[in-house]
Amino acid sequence: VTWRVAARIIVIGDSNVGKTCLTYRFCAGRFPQRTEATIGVDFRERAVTIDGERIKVRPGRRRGGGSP
Ligand SMILES: Nc1nc2c(ncn2[C@@H]2O[C@H](COP(=O)(O)OP(=O)(O)OP(=O)(O)O)[C@@H](O)[C@H]2O)c(=O)[nH]1
Ligand SMILES: [Mg+2]
Repeated sequence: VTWRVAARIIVIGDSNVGKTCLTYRFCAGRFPQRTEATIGVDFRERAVTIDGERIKVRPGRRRGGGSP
């Protein structure tokens, strides 16, 4: 598949506010049973269709603190 649109979403926020749960829900369709504090950056992908256009969305889950 050749993507005409690939959107990257970066989720940044304080620790333990639910970033991992939010992005997991978006990509997997359900909430995780339990999560551990994210170290560094996580990556997920989901393809969505908007106005008939297939768009690849990559929400990157980031931990609360630390350097970029
Ligand atoms: N009640 C409630 N709890 C939530 C919700 N979303 C997440 N949690 C809980 O909040 C805690 C932290 O969620 P995470 O998604 O791991 O938080 P995070 O922002 O990724 O945390 P870090 O990776 O440490 O930065 C977990 O115990 C979740 O079960 C929500 O919408 N409601
Ligand atoms: Mg996390």
